[in-house]
Amino acid sequence: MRKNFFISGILVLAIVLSSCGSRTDDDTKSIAVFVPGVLEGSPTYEMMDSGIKKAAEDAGIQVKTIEGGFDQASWGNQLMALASEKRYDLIVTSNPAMTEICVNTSKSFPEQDFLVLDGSGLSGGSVADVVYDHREQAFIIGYFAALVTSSEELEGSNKDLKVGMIVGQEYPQMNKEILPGFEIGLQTVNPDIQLEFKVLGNWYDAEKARELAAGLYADGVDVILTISGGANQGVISAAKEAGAYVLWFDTEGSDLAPGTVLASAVTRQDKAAEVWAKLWADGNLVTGESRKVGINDGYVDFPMDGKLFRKHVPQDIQDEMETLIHRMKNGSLSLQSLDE
Ligand code: RBF
Repeated sequence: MRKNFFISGILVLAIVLSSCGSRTDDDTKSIAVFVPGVLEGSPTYEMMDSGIKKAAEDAGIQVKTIEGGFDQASWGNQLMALASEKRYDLIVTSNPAMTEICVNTSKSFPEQDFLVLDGSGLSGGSVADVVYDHREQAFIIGYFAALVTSSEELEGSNKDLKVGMIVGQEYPQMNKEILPGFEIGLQTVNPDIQLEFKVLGNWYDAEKARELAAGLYADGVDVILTISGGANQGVISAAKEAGAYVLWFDTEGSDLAPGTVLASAVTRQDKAAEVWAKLWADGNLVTGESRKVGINDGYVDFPMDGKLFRKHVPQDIQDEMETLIHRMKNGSLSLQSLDE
């Protein structure tokens, strides 16, 4: 009997203690990073997590990273549950589908702050949304892909003017920004270049991605842009096998397969995560609004300083890319004018 009393006493104490650390009980702020998928292998999610942790470490904020998994239909309920716990002062997440899901959740929990990185632009409620100019980002790497497939100097570049793209799934930003941006990049160099666009149907199946890529390479494609999260590794395997090339998106991927991953069009999501988390920590986060950032703010870029880029990319392509980036940054080349 006494033992039971003792055990229930411990239980009560445990429950009381576990509720400590909630925002009502002490001053330490806390952030939940909600990963809609899994962290490993997804460039934008890894950058979100590292950027938030960096800001939090500097400001003495606690961070808990929660992986939401690949069942997209469950993300809304998971966020509702997270907000209802009232344990986290800020919930941070990333991908264009999350803006709407967070705005919905915020209708039930208007006191809960949300930050969506790589969002859709459709912010509202207590949600702050950072949107990258993916059209610009895809245009740059499309331009580079066109130079690669046209090259006579690159060993793995064949005579066919065929470029591939493999993506995890289709969604508005993919179909309206990334795909058209990539196509405009290709066409600007040479309107005869053909694009083979393939959809994997998920963000993790590396074996299926390898098969899709192998099929494209066998078909005369010599360079593939992959935007497939953890499945990107399969595209690298197929490229190595075929002696062909891969282009990376969001993070710098050259060192994952030197000489195979030739270049990357990046978003500085790690920096954005850090900057916006600091804004929030200082009480300066504006919610209910979206902010679009691109090459001119330094949040979209095409890194060329790496040793691997200099070593594996022919000099004439390096020069053309330097000119392109320079013209985009100084405003003498705008995507709007190419669109017409
Ligand atoms: N990108 C990843 O790297 N891994 C993912 O698991 C992933 N899941 C996504 C789920 C949805 C519903 C959407 C709309 C996008 C997803 N993305 C994922 C793509 C990512 O957010 C971003 O759009 C691309 O990386 C291009 O910048």
